[in-house]
Amino acid sequence: MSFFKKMKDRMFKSSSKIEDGLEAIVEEEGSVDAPAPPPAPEPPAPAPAPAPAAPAAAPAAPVPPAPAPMPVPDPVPQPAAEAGPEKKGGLFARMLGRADKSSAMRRALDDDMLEQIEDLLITADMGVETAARVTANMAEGRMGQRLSTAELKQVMAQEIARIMEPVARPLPLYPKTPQVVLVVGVNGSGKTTTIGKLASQFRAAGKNVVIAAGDTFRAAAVEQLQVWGSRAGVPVLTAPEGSDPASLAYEAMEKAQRDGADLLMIDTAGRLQNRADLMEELAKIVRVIRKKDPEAPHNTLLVLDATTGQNAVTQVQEFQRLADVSGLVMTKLDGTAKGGVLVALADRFGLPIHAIGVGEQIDDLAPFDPEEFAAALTGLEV
Ligand SMILES: Nc1nc2c(ncn2[C@@H]2O[C@H](COP(=O)(O)OP(=O)(O)OP(=O)(O)O)[C@@H](O)[C@H]2O)c(=O)[nH]1
Ligand SMILES: [Mg+2]
Repeated sequence: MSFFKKMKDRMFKSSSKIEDGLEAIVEEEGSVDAPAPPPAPEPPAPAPAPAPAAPAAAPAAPVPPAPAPMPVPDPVPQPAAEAGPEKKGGLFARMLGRADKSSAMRRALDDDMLEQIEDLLITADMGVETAARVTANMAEGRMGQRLSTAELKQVMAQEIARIMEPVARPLPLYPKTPQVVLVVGVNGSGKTTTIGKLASQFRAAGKNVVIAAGDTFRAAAVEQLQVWGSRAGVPVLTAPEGSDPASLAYEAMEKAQRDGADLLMIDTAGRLQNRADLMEELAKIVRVIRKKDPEAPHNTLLVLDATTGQNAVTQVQEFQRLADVSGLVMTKLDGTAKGGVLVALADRFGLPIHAIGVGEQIDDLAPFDPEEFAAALTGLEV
């Protein structure tokens, strides 16, 4: 199965929320465009009248008002799957019954409808500002146009992808080694799992990877990382439970340098961003590894759990303040209706999004592709 298909299937909750919402918005006031009237029968050809020498001065018969204002040429490409008005009444319409009717339903874009779309985006955790921006961009040049749900999805996906394009960047790899990647985040956000998945990918790409189990607080955390290390085929450096994570990080730096490792990934204990002591400890890890390499850590990945929704915004703010976050990974995009928060983060912070997690297995981490993400989020068929 292609990764996109998998992501789309798994992001079902996000996409179905937006999809159902858009459908309801269109159906609320929408209507199926009336089929074009059959061409009027040709009137019997009148006996040829003598052609007037000059254009007729008599006023022409009053032109009946156009039945519905035809929108200016529609810039929205018609998705192949969408039943355009011309198909209505055809064999497909009869076979598909209501489903076809609802996809043929259109509603003219007006302020009311935009407000409803904005509210829908807010409920998908996009945040007020970003929802307003996406909606305003959707409206540009389209006011008054009669749009179907499929067209709305397409326009929405396009605007979301536009916001996310600049932040879609894989974890950069530098020529200088070892490259130190510090992985931070709140409890249970998916740090350890993401390290396992990333280590496996870099290993498969021929990189020499070392992992440091910087979460020395819980024995179970070390064991969990060891399991991931063996799955990925990567050595895991550990320290006794309760020992200072900063000194483990220092030792790991020494080992990585000695062994000529390309990448050192340092796992850390989950931190609540409002726990000052834990946050200070993170700062200590950074200070200590800088003694070995003043440029380290070269990347500080903040791992965020999509199911926390808008709370991710506060997490980014706090971790940025304390740990100089260089990029984001968002996990658990499978099975949540809160995937929209990633759009808010991209819009607000502009931090690179390196990867997204859509499951618990080793290959359930994908590079972030804005178009695929936007399509999966809006339920757009591609
Ligand atoms: N569905 C799903 N589950 C995930 C994903 N990433 C991680 N998980 C699960 O989330 C739970 C927590 O993941 P961990 O990797 O242990 O999170 P952590 O940030 O290391 O947790 P602490 O070390 O306790 O702070 C585990 O059950 C993972 O299997 C994902 O992308 N999708
Ligand atoms: Mg962990």
